[in-house]
Amino acid sequence: MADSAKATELDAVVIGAGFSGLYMLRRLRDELGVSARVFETGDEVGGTWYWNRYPGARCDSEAYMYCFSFDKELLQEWNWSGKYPEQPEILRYLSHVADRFDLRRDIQFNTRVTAARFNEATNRWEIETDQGDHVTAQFLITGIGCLSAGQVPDIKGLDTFEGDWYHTGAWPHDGVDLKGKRVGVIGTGSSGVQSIPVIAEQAAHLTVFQRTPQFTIPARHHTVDRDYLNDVKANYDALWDKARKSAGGFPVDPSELSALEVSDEQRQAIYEAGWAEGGFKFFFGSFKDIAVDRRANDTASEFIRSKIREIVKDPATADKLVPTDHPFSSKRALIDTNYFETYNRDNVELVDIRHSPIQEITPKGIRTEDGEYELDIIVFATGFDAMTGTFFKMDIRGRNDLPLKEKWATGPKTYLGLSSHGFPNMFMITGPGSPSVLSNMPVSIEQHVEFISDFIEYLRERDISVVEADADAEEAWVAHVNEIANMTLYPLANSWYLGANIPGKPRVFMPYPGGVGAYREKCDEVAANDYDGFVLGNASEHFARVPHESARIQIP
Ligand code: NA7
Repeated sequence: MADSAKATELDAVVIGAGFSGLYMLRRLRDELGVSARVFETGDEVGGTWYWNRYPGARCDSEAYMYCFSFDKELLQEWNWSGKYPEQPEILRYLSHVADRFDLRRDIQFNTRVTAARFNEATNRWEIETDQGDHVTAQFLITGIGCLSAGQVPDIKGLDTFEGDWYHTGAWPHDGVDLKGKRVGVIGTGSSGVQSIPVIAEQAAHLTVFQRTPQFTIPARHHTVDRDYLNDVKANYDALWDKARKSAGGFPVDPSELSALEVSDEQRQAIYEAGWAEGGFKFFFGSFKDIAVDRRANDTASEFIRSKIREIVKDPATADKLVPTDHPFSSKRALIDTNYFETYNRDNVELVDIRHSPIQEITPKGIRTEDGEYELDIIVFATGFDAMTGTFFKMDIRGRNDLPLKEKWATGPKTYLGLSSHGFPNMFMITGPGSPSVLSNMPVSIEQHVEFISDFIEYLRERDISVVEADADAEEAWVAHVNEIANMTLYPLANSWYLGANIPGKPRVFMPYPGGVGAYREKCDEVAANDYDGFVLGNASEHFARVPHESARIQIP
């Protein structure tokens, strides 16, 4: 047992043992030499990939870039099996990482952090868990993921349902036997679009309850061979370099073309090529203005609509599946395997609950305005209280005993998505206000972990015990995030990026949409300028106020 496994006074506490927590622990413990403990609710590492075990769960980032880059040997020794990694494979990878760097000895599993309070007299966090732990730490670092607080809608009668029900984000570890069952899936986001084709193959009958039709691009998943892996591994340095400077954290060449400046034939050919190749390249690699210009976007949206009508044989079903109320990619872009094809199966039925809303769940199934659908199992693919929900499950209190929930009552307020004024010595890995969910997560996670650990090292070298985001710098950053979001088409959809999926949640665009490359440059600049925009102090009464002009950066 490491000392930190027993200690009650630590240098750092990290919450969560997913990608973020694992790398954070590695950096803190093995490179900075500080005492650190990770608290993790699950009984294993994995974070989001520990919980999301629904049929068909798979990552939308290509496998060869959905991993850590911090250790070259790790990169060279791991072999992904296909273009996109399945949930069990990602979990195996993270377990391998935990073993390889001997991380488990400083992770306390089966333990949920319930409260964290900043003590202004000691400049330390006091942390409590559901297992009765009381520890203090100089630094509190959250690696809690952006999509961890599952949302089961409050539908009348759920408690009367005689069958079984599950949320995709809390899927039973032993799986669910769907054979011969009548299954209902509510929700057609990423989890619904991934699980529906697989459930349809297993169940006797599947009824999909759709509120919003989706644009989705074929993933074109396939296995990969040794030559492919060798090629990737030989080029990893250049690939990571490109990904780090890119918009979305992928090593793709963004298109320089406008969808409005090519002939109809050229445009069609480019979309066809993207559709045939599959994945997010359809979005990043086709035209530069799809995300920002409505007329350009219309061409992509219309192309996908025509594909849906081509694939789905029954015109009435195709009509229901064609999205008309939001532009392509203004909600989270989706990729799929046989999603639209699934609606050609005899055992699959689509119910449009936008026009015929769910009235109640009955003992036998789901009743909409059109009638009752009898079911043995209900699957809630209804998403998450994204980006802020998991923070609010804990009682986090900063200076003056202010709850984070109160500070963020009108939307999350952070400086760089890393820190929030009034919450000293607390860092968020991929917090709201950073690129996070708009990027390939491991790229963003590594950048944040490295920023935070470099910052902690800087503070320790100077014997600075407390640090906090400056209020003005934070305000400027929040305004900047909103300004960029308003230059895109994101505000045109009701998405979880804006909190629109949670009744009563303030409508605020939460992730930073300026791209991981621009964001990294900003963070590097902040660090190079002695952590510009943060207030550094040796004690709470002795603050050194640093300039924060660069927080007001120009919009790219
Ligand atoms: P999402 O993307 O939030 O999708 C949830 C789906 O559930 C979506 O189709 C919602 O419709 C639907 N939904 C949500 N609440 C209800 C209610 N009350 N009634 C009917 N339908 C509802 O969650 P996912 O789990 O699919 O994906 C989350 C992220 O995980 C994903 O983007 C990736 O980043 C990984 P709506 O569109 O809101 O009308």
